[in-house]
Amino acid sequence: MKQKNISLTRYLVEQQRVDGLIPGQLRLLLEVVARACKRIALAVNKGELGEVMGSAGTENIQGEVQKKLDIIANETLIEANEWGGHLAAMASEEMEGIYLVPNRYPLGEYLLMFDPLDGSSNIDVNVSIGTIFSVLKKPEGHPGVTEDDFMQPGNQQVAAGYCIYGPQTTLVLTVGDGVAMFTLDREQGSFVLTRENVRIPEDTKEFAINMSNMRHWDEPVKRYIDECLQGKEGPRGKDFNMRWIASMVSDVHRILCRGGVFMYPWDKREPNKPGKLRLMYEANPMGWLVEQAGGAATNGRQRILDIQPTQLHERVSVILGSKNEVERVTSYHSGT
Ligand code: P6P
Repeated sequence: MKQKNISLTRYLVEQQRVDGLIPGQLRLLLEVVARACKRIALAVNKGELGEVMGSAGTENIQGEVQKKLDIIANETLIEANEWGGHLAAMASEEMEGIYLVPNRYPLGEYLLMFDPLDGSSNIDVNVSIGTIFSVLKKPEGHPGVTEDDFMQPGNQQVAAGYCIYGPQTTLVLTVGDGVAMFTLDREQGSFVLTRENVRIPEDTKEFAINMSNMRHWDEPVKRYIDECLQGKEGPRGKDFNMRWIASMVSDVHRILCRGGVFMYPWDKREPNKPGKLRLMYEANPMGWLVEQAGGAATNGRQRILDIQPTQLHERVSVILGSKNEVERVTSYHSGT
């Protein structure tokens, strides 16, 4: 019988003790990130009452206007993680360079990357947003940490997850042994295991893409979406539904819960950019979660987790979700 009320702490201790999957330092890291997400959830949930809404009047490295909550979330993650002795450095969508753990704190063996508040264009309209994080091991054999230490493909991640701030606050996590979901019990103040061994159906009737960009897409994407729109009478022989929340965390969470395919492909608006989404702290963690749940994640031509990064904030085209749909879109790109 499924045991009730298993806290995140107990789940991680058991994964550490029983499966040896999570060394103590990694367990500490994940618990600290979860605590930081609880604090971010408190700020997000305050809304207008907490004077946390609206623009901060600054821009981030991406040239995007920062929301006050973007900065609050970033600072919360930095402050929560810098003193624990489990990290060597951090990197964030909101910071140009890497953040070295200050000398006054002990150095750990992990590298933490995050998008502190993904989907922040939804903050002011009360639509779900989230924190995405990815964990790598610092390469051994040399002292100190540089940006080069972060240049590891997504298949080297040792943990990845997100926390979605929606009707529920839910932490979704993988350490390479499937995907587990933990819902925040506000009365206890702790994340409680609510789903494990999450599986994405291999087929779907639901796609997520920003249709307003249709005229800018490459031909394989136009072909795939056009076939979906033709419905029963078309080559797919079934009707499709569409969703687009403009919050990757929300769209991916829906796919983990009921299947679907999410696409943010390269388009002609900025042809020199491979895509809009960032490889290191959006596509890699989400791609691993999706694969761990039986789905697939490619950039249209190759597995996202096999892409060798060259820059901390590099972007990538993203097609992820139900395995058979991702394989179909990818086959259209290779002309097969
Ligand atoms: P668009 C949010 O800004 C984000 O990075 C993802 O969370 C989301 O999927 C995408 O951009 C939305 O982009 O162009 O539809 O606003």
